[in-house]
Amino acid sequence: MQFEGSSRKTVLNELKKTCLQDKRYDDGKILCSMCTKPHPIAQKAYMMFLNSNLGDPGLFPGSVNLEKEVIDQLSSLLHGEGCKGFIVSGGTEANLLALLAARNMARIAKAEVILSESAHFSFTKICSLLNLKPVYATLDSDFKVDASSVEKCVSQNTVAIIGTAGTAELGVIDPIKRLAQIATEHKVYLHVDAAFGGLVIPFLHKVPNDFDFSLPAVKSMTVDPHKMGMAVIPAGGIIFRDSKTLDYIKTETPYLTDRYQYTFVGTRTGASAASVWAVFRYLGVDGFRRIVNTCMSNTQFLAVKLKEAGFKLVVEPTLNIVAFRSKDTRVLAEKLLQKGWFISYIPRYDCIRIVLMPHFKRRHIHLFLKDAIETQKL
Ligand code: 0PR
Repeated sequence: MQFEGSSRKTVLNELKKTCLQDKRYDDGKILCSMCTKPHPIAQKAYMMFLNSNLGDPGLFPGSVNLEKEVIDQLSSLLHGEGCKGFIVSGGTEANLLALLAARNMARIAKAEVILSESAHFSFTKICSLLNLKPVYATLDSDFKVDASSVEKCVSQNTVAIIGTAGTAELGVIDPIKRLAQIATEHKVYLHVDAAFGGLVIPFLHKVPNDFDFSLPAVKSMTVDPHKMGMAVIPAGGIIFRDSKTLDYIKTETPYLTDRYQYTFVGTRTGASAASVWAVFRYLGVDGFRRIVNTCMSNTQFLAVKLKEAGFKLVVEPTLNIVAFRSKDTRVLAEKLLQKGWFISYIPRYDCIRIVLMPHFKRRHIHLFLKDAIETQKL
């Protein structure tokens, strides 16, 4: 390919035009995403650390410290102490590292992982990459994993049980306490995927907080700052209870400034850790609580209004996700998409999923409700 250079102005103008093709969170039409517009302080922090590469940490000790501090903060939010972890590319990499650790620790030839039917699809990729056999436990009537089904799935090949605190489709929290009992009894690794819920549940008043490191059986957790943490993408989080677990995921680096690398991604930006750090430092727990409270009251508002209009909720929302049905949900979903609302249609539950992220404001909800009600009548 041959191409000539252009002026800075031309380049930027072309990019400006192209950028307009992308949807914007600020328009209040993106209801299908667990990401949101990065917090302004996250954007600033990210720009300050464009130089940084945590793949070669000896060169960037400042970034290393920021990563350590945010992992400490996330751990303490999730009732862990002395935990170790990393800001990674996302929930997929975080879940991958957890299962890599569990698999390598167990050293079982025909390794199996127990997942709920509602586990995120990233586990399908991971099982394929790590040559693990997924064994699916069924759901109960509240769409949580059925603990008795999990127990039945345990075999001598089980290397890990996965629980989800905030499922991607319905925002449901699995009975992690029961899973912890099963994991303890059968001496199996328990990983909690709180990619979404990990930065929501700790700020809720009504939901019991027994989903995290307060349960000794929980060996690792995924919690993604690029979702409800309002950090710049990529910012996933993996946290391990014991630093010894890191031995099972480490790779020797023959010539880098640090002898071992623990993440799947080699070269990785320290700007992500900086953006997470900035949001935490700026908002603090109170700031997060305020934002989560607003999302939750918007969730309640939308849920009540949808019910009043005759829609059926799949389940009462626990987190800031509303899943609802109408007479012909698939058709309604298509029509809403045509009207410019980016919603997800979830075939498994034949429902429309709305994620009430911070960019989805009350005024947008009114507009959405108006369109949903009108469209349903057509
Ligand atoms: N675990 C859970 C519980 C998740 O919800 C997700 C992503 C992951 C793991 C994987 O995380 P990464 O995508 O960071 O690797 N959940 C969202 C979903 O599948 C991801 C998403 C985000 C989808 C923004 C669309 C979108 O616009 O719905």
